[in-house]
Amino acid sequence: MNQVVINNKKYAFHEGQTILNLLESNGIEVPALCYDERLHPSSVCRLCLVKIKGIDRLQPSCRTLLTSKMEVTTHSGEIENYREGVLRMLAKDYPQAMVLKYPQKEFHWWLQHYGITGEIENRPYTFLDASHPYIQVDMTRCINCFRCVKICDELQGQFVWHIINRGDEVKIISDSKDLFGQSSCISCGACADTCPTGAIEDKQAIILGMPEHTTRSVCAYCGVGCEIAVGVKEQKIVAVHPAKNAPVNKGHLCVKGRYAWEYVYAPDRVTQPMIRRQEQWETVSWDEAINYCAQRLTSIIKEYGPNSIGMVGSARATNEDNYLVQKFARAVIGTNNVDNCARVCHQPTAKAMSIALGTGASTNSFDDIEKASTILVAGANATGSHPVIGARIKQAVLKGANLIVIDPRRTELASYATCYLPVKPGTNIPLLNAIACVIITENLQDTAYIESRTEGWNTFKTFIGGWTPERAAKICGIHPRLIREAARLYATQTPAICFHGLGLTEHTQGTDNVIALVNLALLTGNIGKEGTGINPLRGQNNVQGAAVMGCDPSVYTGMASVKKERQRFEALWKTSLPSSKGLNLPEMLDTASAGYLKAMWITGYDVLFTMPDAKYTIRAFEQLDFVVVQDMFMNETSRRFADVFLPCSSSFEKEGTFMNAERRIQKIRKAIPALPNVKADWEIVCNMAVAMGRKELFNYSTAQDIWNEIREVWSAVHGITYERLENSGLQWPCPATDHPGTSILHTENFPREGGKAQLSVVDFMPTPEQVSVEYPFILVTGRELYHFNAGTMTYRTANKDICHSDLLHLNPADARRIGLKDRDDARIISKYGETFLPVLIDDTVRKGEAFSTFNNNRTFINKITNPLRDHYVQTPEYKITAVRIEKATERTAG
Ligand SMILES: Nc1nc2c(c(=O)[nH]1)N[C@H]1C(S)=C(S)[C@@H](COP(=O)(O)OP(=O)(O)OC[C@H]3O[C@@H](n4cnc5c(=O)[nH]c(N)nc54)[C@H](O)[C@@H]3O)O[C@H]1N2
Ligand SMILES: Nc1nc2c(c(=O)[nH]1)N[C@H]1C(S)=C(S)[C@@H](COP(=O)(O)OP(=O)(O)OC[C@H]3O[C@@H](n4cnc5c(=O)[nH]c(N)nc54)[C@H](O)[C@@H]3O)O[C@H]1N2
Ligand code: SF4
Ligand code: SF4
Ligand SMILES: [Mo]
Repeated sequence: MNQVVINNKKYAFHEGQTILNLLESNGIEVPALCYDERLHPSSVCRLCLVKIKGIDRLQPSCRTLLTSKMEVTTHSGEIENYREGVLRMLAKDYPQAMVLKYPQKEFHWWLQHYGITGEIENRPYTFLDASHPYIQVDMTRCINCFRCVKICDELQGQFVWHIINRGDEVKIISDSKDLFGQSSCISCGACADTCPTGAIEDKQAIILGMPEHTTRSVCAYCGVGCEIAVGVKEQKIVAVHPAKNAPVNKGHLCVKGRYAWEYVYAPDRVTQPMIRRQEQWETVSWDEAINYCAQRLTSIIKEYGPNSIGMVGSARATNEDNYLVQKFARAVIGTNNVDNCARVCHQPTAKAMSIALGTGASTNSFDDIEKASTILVAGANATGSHPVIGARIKQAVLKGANLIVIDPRRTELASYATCYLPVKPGTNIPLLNAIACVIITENLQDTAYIESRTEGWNTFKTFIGGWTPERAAKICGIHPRLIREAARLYATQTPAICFHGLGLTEHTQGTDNVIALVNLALLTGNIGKEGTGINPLRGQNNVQGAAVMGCDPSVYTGMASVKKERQRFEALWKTSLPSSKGLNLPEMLDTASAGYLKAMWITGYDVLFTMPDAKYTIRAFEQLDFVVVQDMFMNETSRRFADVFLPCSSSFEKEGTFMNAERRIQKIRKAIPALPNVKADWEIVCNMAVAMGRKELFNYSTAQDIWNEIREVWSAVHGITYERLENSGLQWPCPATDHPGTSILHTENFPREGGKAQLSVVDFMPTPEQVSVEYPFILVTGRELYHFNAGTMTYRTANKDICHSDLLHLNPADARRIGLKDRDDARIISKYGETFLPVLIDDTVRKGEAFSTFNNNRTFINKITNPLRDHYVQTPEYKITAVRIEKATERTAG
């Protein structure tokens, strides 16, 4: 074992460890003001210097690697005098009031430690820059540690802060050269998180004060699953920072996780159960609300049968919540009509991957990003939708990885790409097939892998030969040279990893698109190894979990087939279960329209606002006799159609687990007490079960009780106990309590009959939704950084001050032709409806195409989107709607 002597005592160390790192892990404190474990050490502050025997000059411990036989002294009269001198210099122009007000700030703490306080008292704030919605800047408190500059470059990759001048004149400025709020900052908060003085500080900290304690939990927005440290003061959240040592986010967050938590305290948060009688909402007690629902549901079951009721789980709620929702649908109501919003995003992925590989989940982990030579991103705008992963991909590319981006829009990642393929929306199959064709024609495939690990090769080979780049180019609009370049990169610069998003799945051929992508990985042996795989960037915090828990008409918990495993679940749950085929969400709407579905209980999902072709959704809801919505806010579905509203607690107010995009189960923790009259989703379901006479099936007093039942019914998480989830989570499969979890699937074989993966032939079937003289534009709908889906949460935070509304992104040439300028109101009309929204001139969108988000209820873009669905799993084709765009003359809607 490697050993060194520090202050006359022996310590073990590992290869590549710095002196400072060993000091920190052994609780030996030395000041290190330019040091942050997330960054490459720069040793500019000269405070962490230590004495190494045999070397004359003091050495920076932050960047000196340990070697055996080293003898280090960290504290001596000489060293301490030196440190005090440096700190005194830094304190010379520093306001004492700040040291006293924020004694825990790193710089302030060290000043006090050495008995130094600031020299300037009560300096007036002439340089305060409060122009940024979340961050206040006072560069007169800057000590030039450069941590902000480095973290913005090395962690976020935004390059906002710049060092100018030299020597005593050295200064840090943002790229606006003026107010920070006008810079290119994307509000990740990393610079404010690392700043040791508070020169760059969260406004939330200034207004609300510093936390008294923190609770480790998980961000409740996207499927990345960043771990957070929730700072609490007087039982209220005052800050959210990245948790330390989190494998997913590695000390980073995006603007939503970091700052957009204020919805918890929104004045219009619903805090009392409500029943709507004669068009009027009345607040009622929980007993009354639950009994009323139970009685209505019971009488509907009696009159129309259990299949006249549909339940919808929530991709925003915990595994425990969703497990109970589907158990309730099946065991209490007696129907398999249960779904969740994976239906509208990555159900095609789950389907395609289970057909081809046997498991419908990410094959690899985010940690494979840094191990890949080539990264292929298809139909995913990672820096907007999965920002922490987008940042990790950017950093990998800056360090030399190849990047292939397939997206009609020139996304931020496209601007970093080695090879950018601006595919025409809806033509992924010709492109992906042509890439496969090049791989085979140029003999770049991994024949040994194909032979030992796949089936279907001969048929595939014969079929794919017909998809030459020249043929594909005519359909997908990509030059054959670029198709060949991408194929060569992906096949030869291995390991190669794929990330994909809704640009593949939200199409009539969504499932086929993902199969075509999987084919590429199988042909080149890019599955089952480090730095490879097919990795869907899953949507919400727990969308993977909601589906895997069984909020899906055809599967129980753990993807167990309803057809094949009913008896096993009947034995486990000690009740009889329905065998009839359940309805998925689009089918529930169809069946409601037809008059057969009578009631829905919808938890955490704004169905009306987010399903396409809202006219159709409205018609379906109008037919329902009884609608229960369970949410934190009066969303569009409940505002218009709910009979009962059940208010739930937020993720900060309860216990449970989320499952992120890489199959990682992570623990969320109660950081603050729940508002007095709201309940965790699982408690509400339990109360309803009791009211409907099935108490014995829902006898849980904690979320952990539920999790332990999940561990019993699904062997792949049997080894994941709450105790093991203290930090960082565990990735399933994890069948035993001493199993470390699984970061890479399919290393040996595939969980299909015969153990091999399937190469599948997928041919191109263009969507019927095509442009015409009347509707000459293709509208793509999707996401941007600041707002999240139904907008219920982010529009109740200062994110709305950064991004006020949905925008219609239009190419400058098209805008000019229509006569639209930036921020003019456009009228946008499709076969299905019309709406109005402001224009953003944007040259990352091509001529003839337009892009809009769908988050703002005033725009309600789904009034105009196309209702066509994926052929296998009925995911809507949100990515293509033929539209006409005009300059709005008067606002008649919106
Ligand atoms: N900030 C933010 N983050 C989010 C969300 C949010 O609302 N806001 N929502 C979360 C959810 S629920 C989800 S599912 C994920 C989704 O995350 P993404 O998959 O990144 O979502 P989108 O922006 O809808 O679509 C991705 C890209 O597909 C491209 N695209 C459209 N048509 C095609 C096509 O035919 N081929 C190809 N190759 N690309 C195409 C679009 O131009 C777009 O850039 O994001 C999650 N994260
Ligand atoms: N035009 C267009 N439409 C789209 C898409 C698109 O790309 N284009 N994308 C589609 C996709 S991928 C998705 S996933 C859907 C998303 O659609 P939704 O699932 O409706 O959107 P979210 O905003 O994620 O959350 C839904 C609700 O959950 C509530 N909520 C949050 N946390 C909790 C909780 O712990 N418990 C409960 N009970 N409620 C909670 C929120 O307040 C919100 O009302 O939209 C789809 N719609
Ligand atoms: S908040 Fe993030 S993006 Fe903005 S300047 Fe700081 S580190 Fe850079
Ligand atoms: S990347 Fe996703 S999980 Fe991470 S902080 Fe942002 S929204 Fe939250
Ligand atoms: Mo989604």
